[in-house]
Amino acid sequence: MSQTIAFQMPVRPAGAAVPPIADGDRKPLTKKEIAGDHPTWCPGCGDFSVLALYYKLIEKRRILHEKVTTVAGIGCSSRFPYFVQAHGAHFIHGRALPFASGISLSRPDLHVFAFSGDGDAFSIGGNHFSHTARKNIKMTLVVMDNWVYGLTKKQTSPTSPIGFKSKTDIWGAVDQPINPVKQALATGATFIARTSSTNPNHLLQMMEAALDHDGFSFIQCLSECVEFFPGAFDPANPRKGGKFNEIPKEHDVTDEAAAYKLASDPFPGYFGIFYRASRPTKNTLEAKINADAQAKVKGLLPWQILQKTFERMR
Ligand SMILES: Cc1ncc(C[n+]2csc(CCOP(=O)(O)OP(=O)(O)O)c2C)c(N)n1
Ligand code: SF4
Ligand SMILES: [Mg+2]
Repeated sequence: MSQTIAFQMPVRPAGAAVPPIADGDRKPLTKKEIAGDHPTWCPGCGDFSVLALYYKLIEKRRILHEKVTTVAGIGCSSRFPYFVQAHGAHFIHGRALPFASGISLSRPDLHVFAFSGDGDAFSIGGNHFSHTARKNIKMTLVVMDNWVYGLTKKQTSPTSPIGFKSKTDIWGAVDQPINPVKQALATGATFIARTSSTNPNHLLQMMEAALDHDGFSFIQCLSECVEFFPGAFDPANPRKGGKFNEIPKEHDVTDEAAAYKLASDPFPGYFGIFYRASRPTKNTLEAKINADAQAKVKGLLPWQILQKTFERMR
C-alpha cells in the first residue's frame, strides 16, 4: 500500500523570529557546504564580496540549509542563487520579489533573501519593489547597485548618474536617477540601509540587522561593475581616496523625515541604517486567515483541496 503525506504548512506564531538552528546536534554550515557553482562574474566584480558575506552570514547565524532560500531575477547580480548551495530560484527579470513573496507568505519558517540588480529592482521590477515594501512582506532584499545594466553590456539604469555614457545614452544620460533609499522610504519599507561591497564588516552588519528585522528589509549595496562602470564608487571608498561616512550615531532611525534628509545628501552620502520601523507584516496580518483556511482542509491531499474548491465554485 502506498503511503501518502498531506502537505501541512508550518505555522510560526505571528511576529516570532525564525529560529536560527532547530536541532542543537547539527553543526553550523561551513562556507564549503554553502558554496554552490563557481561564480562566473568578471574578476574584480563587487558582487563577489556580497556573495562571500552572505556565506558568512549563514555560517555565523547558524542557519540550516533547508531554512534559507535565495531568490533573484535576471542580471549579473541575479546569478546569485546558482552560487548558493540551498533552495532558491533564478527567476524572471524584475520578478524576484513576487516569487519571494509567495515563499515568504506560504513558508513562514524560512529566511527569504532576494538579490537584485539596479535594473532588475528599480526598472522592470520597480512596481514590485514598491508593493512588496508597502505590504511589509517579511524578507530581505539586497540590491547590488552598480549604476548600470551589466549583463546586457552597458545600458543606462535607473540609478546611472546624469552624464553617464552608455549604449542607450551615447551622448550621456539626461534623466534624473532615482534615489533607492528615498524611494524605499516613500513606499513604506520598514528597514532601509545602505552599504558598499568594499566594506565587508559594514555589509555583514547590515545583513545581520536586516535578517533580524521582522518585515521587509531593504539594503542598497554599492557593488562596482569593473567592466562597464569602473571607478563609479571610488568617492565612497577610503582605499581609493574617497570617504565612507557612517550615519551619525545620534540619527533617530524611527524618524522618517530625518532619514529622508540624510538620504538626500549627495553621493557618496551616508552609509548605515537610515530607517527602521515596527509595523505588522502581511505575514502576521494574514496568519489567522491562512490558519483558518488550512484547518478547513486538514488531512486532505492537494488534489482533494482543489476538488473541493471546484465543487464550491459550481
Ligand atoms: C523581460 C526581459 N527584459 C529584458 C531582459 C534583458 N536583461 C537582462 S538583465 C538586464 C538588466 C540587468 O541589469 P541589472 O538588473 O542592473 O543587473 P546587473 O547585470 O547590472 O547586475 C536586462 C535588460 C530580460 N532578460 N528580460
Ligand atoms: S559585467 Fe560588471 S556586473 Fe557583470 S560580472 Fe562583469 S563586472 Fe560584474
Ligand atoms: Mg546593474
